[in-house]
Formats: sequence, C-alpha cells, structure tokens
Amino acid sequence: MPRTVWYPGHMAKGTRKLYELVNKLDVIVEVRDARAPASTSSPLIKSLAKIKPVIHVLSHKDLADDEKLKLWLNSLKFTYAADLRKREGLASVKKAIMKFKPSHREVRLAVVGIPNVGKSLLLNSLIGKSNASVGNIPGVTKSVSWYKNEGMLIVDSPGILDPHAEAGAHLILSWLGCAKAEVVGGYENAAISLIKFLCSRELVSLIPVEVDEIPALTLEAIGRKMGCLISGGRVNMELAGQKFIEAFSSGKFGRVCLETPEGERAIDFHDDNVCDEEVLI
Ligand SMILES: Nc1nc2c(ncn2[C@@H]2O[C@H](COP(=O)(O)OP(=O)(O)OP(=O)(O)O)[C@@H](O)[C@H]2O)c(=O)[nH]1
Ligand SMILES: [Mg+2]
Repeated sequence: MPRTVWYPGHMAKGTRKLYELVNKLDVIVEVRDARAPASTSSPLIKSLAKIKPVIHVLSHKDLADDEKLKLWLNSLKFTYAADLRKREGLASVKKAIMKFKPSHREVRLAVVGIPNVGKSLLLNSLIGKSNASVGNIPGVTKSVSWYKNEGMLIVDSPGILDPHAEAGAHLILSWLGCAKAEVVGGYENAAISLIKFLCSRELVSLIPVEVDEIPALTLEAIGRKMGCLISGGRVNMELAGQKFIEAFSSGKFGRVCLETPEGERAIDFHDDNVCDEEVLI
C-alpha cells in the first residue's frame, strides 16, 4: 500500500519548539486514545522519554472496551485512563503530576500527543479554566503555548504525526478522527477499510446493518440507513462514509478497543485501498 502523509508546517514547528523547551520541564504528559493506545502513541514520545519522565493518559475511557482497557493499564507503566469530557480519572492524573513539583515553584509540564486525542481538553481540566481551544477535528491547536493555574505551568502543543509513518497508520487514525480522511483518499475509502477491519476482528456488532461479503455494499446499506440518498435512489458513498466514521468515532455503535497490548495491533491491518502518496500541508 502506498504511504500517505499529513505533516503540515505547524507540526514541524511544534516539534522544534517542544525540543527547545523540554529541558525547562519537570514532567511530560502524553495523551493517547484508549481505543488504540499503540496506534495513537506520539511519534516523539520515545525520544522525549529519554530526557524527562512521562505520564501517559488514555483519553476516551468512556468509549473504550473496559476489559481490553484494563489489560492496557496493567501493561503500561505510569498510565491513567480518563473520560476527559466528564473529568473522570483526573484526580489521579493530577496527583501523579504533583509528585514532580519542586518545593520552590510550580510544576512545569507539557501535554503532547497526536491530533485530536484530547490534549487541550486535559490541559483545561487541569488548570480549571477553558483557556485552550478544543474541537472535534484534528489540528485545532497549531502552536506551542503556556498556561498557568493551580500550581501548574502547562504547555499545550499541536497534535504531531509521524511524517515517516508506515503504510496504514493514518488510515487507522482516520477512523478515530485523529487524521483527516482526505489523507487516506476520502471518507468512502476510510469507511470501507474500517468495515473490513471490523469484520476481520469479529467486531461486526459495531456495524449498524447486516454485513455483505462486499464491503462497498455494506457501506451502501449504511448510507441508506443513515439517509445519504441522492437522485435516482442512489447512495452518496462519500457522505455515507463520513456519517459512518463520525458515528463510529463518537461511540454511537458501542465501545471498542482496536488493539490489545499482547500484539494485536490495528496497524497490522493492511489494506490496499488507499490513495497514492501525497503530502498535505
Ligand atoms: N467522549 C470523549 N471525548 C473526548 C475525550 N477527550 C477529548 N474528547 C473530545 O475530543 C475532541 C478533541 O479534543 P481536543 O482537546 O481539542 O484534542 P487535541 O488533542 O487538543 O487536538 P488538536 O489540538 O487538534 O491536536 C473534542 O471534541 C473533545 O471533546 C474523552 O475522554 N471522551
Ligand atoms: Mg489541542
């Protein structure tokens, strides 16, 4: 499958800025999505962890499969699960951060991660104010900014993806709203891959229609069910894909974990249905 890339200028600049300020920090908080903790890990985290201690927060706990999430929490050190919208799980995160507070000043930390995992929402919850912009599209935060309150000096950072990610990485991220569907050839493509993936992992209960052997026909049925009809009774497949992906990623069809800590990775799922290589800036 050809490699696809979404690496706009603000990601390169954000990466540079993070490395410039990392020595000033006491701790780094990495946010991942609890539904795919491997695929949504930050491409920077291995190298940042060599410089500063890291606390991992698995967001979207409310949308993740409980049993699989427990496995992840047991397998990753210094990891907390949180429902950031309801502010559940935050007390433990805050306690873990405060352990790094020097006695003479506030604790300094940066919130890092890939796009749309909940970095800015976590930051707002930690400082108790809605200062950082939050939105359900990837790429809302475009710069590195400092915020201060509650004994914390926190850096919000843009979601950063790996420009050298292996084939299929952006595809999985597009199912969770962490990468733009246009990067993987549009919503129809992304949705068809998601249908194939769910069928391959016995997760068909998350598909809201009877599954056809041909994934495109399954998507067509979803489109009919979700009211994506155009003239002549045909289905607008791009719109069907968009509605399916949006409903899936907002948990409308049920809770899910796309991967397990014992090797079952969403990234291992390969699909040959993705557009040619292109770089979106
Ligand atoms: N259901 C649910 N939604 C969440 C959770 N955490 C974040 N969200 C939603 O995810 C979306 C993205 O949140 P942001 O805080 O803007 O994410 P970000 O990582 O800062 O995104 P970028 O700035 O684009 O990189 C928003 O619609 C949030 O409400 C969670 O734990 N549960
Ligand atoms: Mg943000």
